[in-house]
Amino acid sequence: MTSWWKEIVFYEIYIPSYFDSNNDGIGDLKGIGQKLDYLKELGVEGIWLTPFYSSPKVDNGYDIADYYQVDADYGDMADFEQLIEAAHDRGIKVIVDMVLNHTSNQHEWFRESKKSRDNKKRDWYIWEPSTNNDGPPNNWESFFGGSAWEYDSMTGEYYYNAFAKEQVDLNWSNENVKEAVFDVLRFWLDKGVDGFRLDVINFLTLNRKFTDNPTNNVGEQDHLYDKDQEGIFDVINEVVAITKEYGDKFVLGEVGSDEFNLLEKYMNETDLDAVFNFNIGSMETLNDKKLFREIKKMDSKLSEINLPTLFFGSHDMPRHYSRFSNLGNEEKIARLTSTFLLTAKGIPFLYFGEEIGMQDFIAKNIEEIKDVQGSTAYHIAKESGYNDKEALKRANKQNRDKSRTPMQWKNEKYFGFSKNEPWINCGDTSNDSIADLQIRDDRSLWHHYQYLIQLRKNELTLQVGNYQMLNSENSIISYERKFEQSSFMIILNFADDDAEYNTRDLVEKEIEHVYSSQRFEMEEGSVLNSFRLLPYEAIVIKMNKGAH
Ligand code: TEU
Ligand code: CA
Repeated sequence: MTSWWKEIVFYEIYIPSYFDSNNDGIGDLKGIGQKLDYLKELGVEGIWLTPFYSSPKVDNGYDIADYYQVDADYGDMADFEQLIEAAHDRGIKVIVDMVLNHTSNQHEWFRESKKSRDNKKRDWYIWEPSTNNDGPPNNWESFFGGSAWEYDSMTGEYYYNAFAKEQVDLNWSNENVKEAVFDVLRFWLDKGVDGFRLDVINFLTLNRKFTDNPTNNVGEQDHLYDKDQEGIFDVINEVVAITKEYGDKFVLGEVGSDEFNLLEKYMNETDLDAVFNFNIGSMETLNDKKLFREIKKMDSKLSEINLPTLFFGSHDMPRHYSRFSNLGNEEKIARLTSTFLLTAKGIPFLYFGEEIGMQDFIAKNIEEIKDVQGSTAYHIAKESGYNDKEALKRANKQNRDKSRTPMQWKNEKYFGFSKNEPWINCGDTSNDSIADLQIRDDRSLWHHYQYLIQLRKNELTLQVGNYQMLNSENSIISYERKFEQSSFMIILNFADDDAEYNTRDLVEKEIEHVYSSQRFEMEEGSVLNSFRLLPYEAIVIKMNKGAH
């Protein structure tokens, strides 16, 4: 028996940017509820909600001030309960983001902890005295830039923050912290969530000797001692065990690394159901050789039960429509990469808006930057003496607002996301990446996504089939997925030119159906005779059952 989460396509919803139901400019839970029919029509059967807990939103909710409350900007508990119910009514599972590594500095636990050195909750966070020379306890850097230690003048110690200084790292070696956080998990499981996306889950344990991190050959800090430390697998397994007491829940870990070797350890050595495979997900350019190497590795190194995740976008990354762009060919490339995401072996995760080809937003001045990582980069650059222009350039490199602009629903002001000015800039209004228009055009990118999502939903082979063949030749990656008597052949051309496909893998096979990402009227069987692929074309061939 396979688990439900091995069979479905997930869709990440960045809550503040999806749909604003009350026109205050911020997306909310009710807004998502109003778009469930849209999601159902598209075919996704699982949604991942980014944090909606009470938060000052220094990092848009990844700084939780109260794990038991819904943030007023996003709605209330009744809205959450209704959303879960309405999603379930439509056969859509809901997994929620859980930030266990840190809390907001506004969280009551931290307010207590910082009161005095002998406060009962002092040890719930990581407090250290300064070193002999009066500086921070060590050289560890925050992932948003600058020192990871913040001095508290009242108690004369530093607290540790791996991200913003308003996101304070919890001390996971304290049993009381663990118990308190485990209760949080139970609370949301009791509310009926179908699983968790665990934020930076490999960060929970630290090297408690606080050894300095080394510097790598490009002059950047190598985060050797502040993540992936001793005891991490045990802590993760405890989190998973509690969740699994509630049945077949899905536990997905965000292990912040694009190194397959490290991801593999978490996949094979913890009880996590899956991790985010940044080894392909965060690929910066369209690189078929790298893609092929990583798929091959994943296929040979993972045990039967471990499926990789498949994605190219998230709220932390630039949009892959822009990232993989080759001027004029964006849509063809988007059709190619999505064919891969939706036909390869693994669990697909789409990021909202990719189904209509949403593009990066580039800030024109510092005021337009809402993201803490982007604005921190700007201020660090200014402090280092760079002028505005250069600082902005550096900030835009780090700025995660690129992929956080409002969902483009309609060809109207603010794209129909809200009637009032949204909390963040809207993207370029001159493009045709608009849901409403694309739904009305059967040749649109949206329909391409819908077709493949539905195909995957209807074909067990595309959900669970193994690779019978996995090949890379010239600019073409091809694979055959097989399950029992059924099989699919997928042929992807990553070149800007036509490419010849050697049909030897198709000899003696009977073709039942052919789909092309670009040619809308494919004649049955025509592919066999003229086996040239167009630039960036993707072909999906369904074989006849029993034709082997
Ligand atoms: O991301 C962790 C993480 O690795 C990113 O911060 C990454 O370093 C950066 O985005 C690269 O551009 C998670 C969340 O997805 C992110 O939104 C949060 O900001 C972060 O944790 C802290 O909670
Ligand atoms: Ca709202």
